[in-house]
Amino acid sequence: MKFSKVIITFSALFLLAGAAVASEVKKGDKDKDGHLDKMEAKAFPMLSNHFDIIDTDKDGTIDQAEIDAHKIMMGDKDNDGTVDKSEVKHKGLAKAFDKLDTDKDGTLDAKEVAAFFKK
Ligand SMILES: [Ca+2]
Ligand SMILES: [Ca+2]
Ligand SMILES: [Ca+2]
Ligand SMILES: [Ca+2]
Repeated sequence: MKFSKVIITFSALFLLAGAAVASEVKKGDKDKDGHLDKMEAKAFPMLSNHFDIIDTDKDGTIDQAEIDAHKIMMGDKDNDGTVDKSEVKHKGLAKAFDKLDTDKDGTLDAKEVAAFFKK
């Protein structure tokens, strides 16, 4: 009896681990409101340390689109706060680059990148 319980617990853990890879928000969103507040983000040091930068719309929470955008912004090799075409490795994003560049300055800032993931 005890043994089968252990096996069930283990498979449940594996399922959880799979979900974690798919989405930080799904894993850390304890109150299930669809985004992470500062407390919830503490589970992810990478997100917690950059919380204010990741929160591009400044609503005090970070959603998956903002987190995905942040991952793209890590490609900002010259550290000017924006990504240009050579810095964007994401194929879908590169394709939509000109459309996303709403202020037409030839680069994407975190807000413009987040717009791509929010739709
Ligand atoms: Ca939440
Ligand atoms: Ca936000
Ligand atoms: Ca750059
Ligand atoms: Ca731009």
